[in-house]
Amino acid sequence: MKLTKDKFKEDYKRLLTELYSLDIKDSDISEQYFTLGNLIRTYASNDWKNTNESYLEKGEKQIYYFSMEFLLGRMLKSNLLNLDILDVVQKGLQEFGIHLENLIEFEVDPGLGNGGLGRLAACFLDSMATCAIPGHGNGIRYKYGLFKQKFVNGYQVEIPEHWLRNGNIWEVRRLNKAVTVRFYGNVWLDNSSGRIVPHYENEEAVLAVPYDTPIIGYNEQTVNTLRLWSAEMHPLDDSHEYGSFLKQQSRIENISEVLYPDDSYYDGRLLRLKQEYFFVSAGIQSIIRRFKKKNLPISHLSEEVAIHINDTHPALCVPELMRILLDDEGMDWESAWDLTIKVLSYTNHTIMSEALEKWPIDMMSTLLPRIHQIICEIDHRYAADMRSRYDHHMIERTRIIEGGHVKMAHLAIIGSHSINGVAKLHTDILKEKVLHDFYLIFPSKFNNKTNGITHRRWLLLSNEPLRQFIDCKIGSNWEVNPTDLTKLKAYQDDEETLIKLAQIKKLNKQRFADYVKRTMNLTLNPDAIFDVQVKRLHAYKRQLLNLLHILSLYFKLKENPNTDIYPRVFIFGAKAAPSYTYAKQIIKLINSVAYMINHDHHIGDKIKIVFVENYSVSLAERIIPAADVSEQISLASKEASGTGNMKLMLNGAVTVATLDGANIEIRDQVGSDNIIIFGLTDKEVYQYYHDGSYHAYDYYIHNPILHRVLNALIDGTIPGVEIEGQDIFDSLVKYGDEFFVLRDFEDYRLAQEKVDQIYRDTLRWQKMALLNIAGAGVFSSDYTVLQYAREIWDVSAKSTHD
Ligand code: 4GP
Repeated sequence: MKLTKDKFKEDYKRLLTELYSLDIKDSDISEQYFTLGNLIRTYASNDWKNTNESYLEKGEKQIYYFSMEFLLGRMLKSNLLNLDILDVVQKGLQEFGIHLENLIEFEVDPGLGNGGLGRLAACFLDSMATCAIPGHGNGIRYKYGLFKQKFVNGYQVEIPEHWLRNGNIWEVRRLNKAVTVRFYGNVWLDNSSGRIVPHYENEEAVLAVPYDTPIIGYNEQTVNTLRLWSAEMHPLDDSHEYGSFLKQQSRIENISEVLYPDDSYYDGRLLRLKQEYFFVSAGIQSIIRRFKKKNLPISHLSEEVAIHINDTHPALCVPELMRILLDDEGMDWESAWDLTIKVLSYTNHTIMSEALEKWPIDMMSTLLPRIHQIICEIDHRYAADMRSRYDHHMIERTRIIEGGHVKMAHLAIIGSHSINGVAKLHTDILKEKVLHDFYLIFPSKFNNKTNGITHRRWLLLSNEPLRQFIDCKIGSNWEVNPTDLTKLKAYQDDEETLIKLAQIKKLNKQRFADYVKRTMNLTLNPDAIFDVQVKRLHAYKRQLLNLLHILSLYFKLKENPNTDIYPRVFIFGAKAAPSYTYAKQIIKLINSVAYMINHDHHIGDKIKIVFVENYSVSLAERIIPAADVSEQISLASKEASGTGNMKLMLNGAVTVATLDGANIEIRDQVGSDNIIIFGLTDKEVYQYYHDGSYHAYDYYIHNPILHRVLNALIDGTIPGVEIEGQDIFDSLVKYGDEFFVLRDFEDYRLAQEKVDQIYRDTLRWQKMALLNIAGAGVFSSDYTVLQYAREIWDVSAKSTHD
């Protein structure tokens, strides 16, 4: 938008007085922050209104991205960037003596997601708005986002994160758009009128109230909507006396209270299922209400609307859309089913079996009686339909209801027209292994859409020095057309460019070191290699492999203090799911090793370990620009794609990688010389599964380095980890080492020696860094969403990239 500094200053001053009856000089940071947020919303509001109106007028097909998680990160700076007023605002505020950076830091980072899946959803929203795709988010407005992580004596402690305590400047509550969602009760089907009409009794009605957040595109016009639902007591539910009213109110509000209720007990699991239906039902009802404004027959729905199911959590979209088409719209089963499949599409994000949801049939029938009936009917018809073509076993393996459970992935697959994986390898594994039966039945539904990241947040916003450097070398067109980054290749042998790149990295490392000094009182050497593994804590991601290697370096130095090791700072950031004991033990172990090594004066600067508390989007924005090395070391076949790998390469980190997920596509972009690959391939992993020939114990016995390192877990070398050390040792040596940590250790150690050697040659290293940045453009989520739009959602977009 066009905004001059003077106009901004005038607006800002006026609004602050209007809101708080204060002069700027008397305002505090919260008043300054809320004034700026309000002003940004005002600036965006016309475009928001116009976008909505034009979508209706032009009749453009609308995309709704249904997700339990949207990990947005802070919005202030990204909104300023996308409105193209970052500089003007910064300068204007400066003249009032206000530092924009302080206001940015003041904002709470809303943790409405766990990790990759939720962050991907946020990148997609940013990219859809930027590419003028009419795409909106639909999710839950959790009162408490992901817990705040604290380390107490090295252990993870979870603290509730009440991110809404001071209000949320970006959202608009729209009570007039609230809808009713029904749970429990009985349902009777009455077909006396010739059409089936359900009658409900004793159901519990919950009011779903939407809160809308504008999603501002980087294109001067499009503002899409993220709609998050909050559960409230229904105004018609006035039958309670005061005491039971309060109880009922808290029961209902509980639905949108926390992200991931504790699923280790029945009520926690029930609550999760409630959440899933809650936002699915509310979202679909509001979509249908909007569609009806067009006065088109319901059979046109699939021309006007696409609904995307992000992982299995919103899979109840299938029976809920069916319910509305059958019960409210009076369609016959076949037409409703045909339409449902056309509207819905589904992305799978993991092959980890614990993430493939299933719900006990009793829970489903009690909580959602009508949905249960519809699921049974879908399942029944599916089985009947398949009977003429497939054998009994195939049908049993693929049907929705099996073993007393509803399988959500099966529901999503059977009820969608498209099923995609998130990297080439992942999609192949889905087709050939995990969902092979379905691939045989529905080959044309399967397709790949490799993940992407928004380069706006992950470079333009978070790495200003690198942005300027790139602009200076190749101009700024890459900012709208990120594959233009390949132009950087022309400088791969230019010494001056490479030296400058090294200086920028050092500057970013110094900034991160300052932060660590301030917050952890730990001194880092910015000339050391900054080696980063930031992601959720999960055994398959193998933070343990990283740690075992660090221990091997440590013992090498202890044995021979003159060993020539290039100084390294190992940086970890990771949260463990609260009920995931093993992951929490790994956190404790890393912290204890960190304490031991960081306090060993003989080691000095040669090894430092930083485990940042409470890893989040805003911490990622600090760490990633400072990374020299990106650790992407999951067991091949297990990481569906990864997106941290893309963010790190975009910021010039060199990847140490297994051939897993999108690492393979990263290698294809940068070439084998510019990535350090190690470890088993997915084929080898599957071969081991097949012939059962992996014996972890042999590696413990035959590799003396590994032997020494593993013994340290149980012989008291590492203080304070008696139980954790033993459990982790046992999991690796005795109980089969599920993720082949010991098998890949030696290869990993050699890969790390390579890092140590190459890093000493600054020009060679920086050439690798430059070629990583140059190759990262294809991983912009702008391209990913354009592919979804064309190949899955069947919409055309007015993309800046076309
Ligand atoms: C993650 C996958 O683990 C990661 O490989 C992928 O990049 C990301 O989804 C986005 O597709 N899965 C989850 C989850 O976060 O909760 O299953």
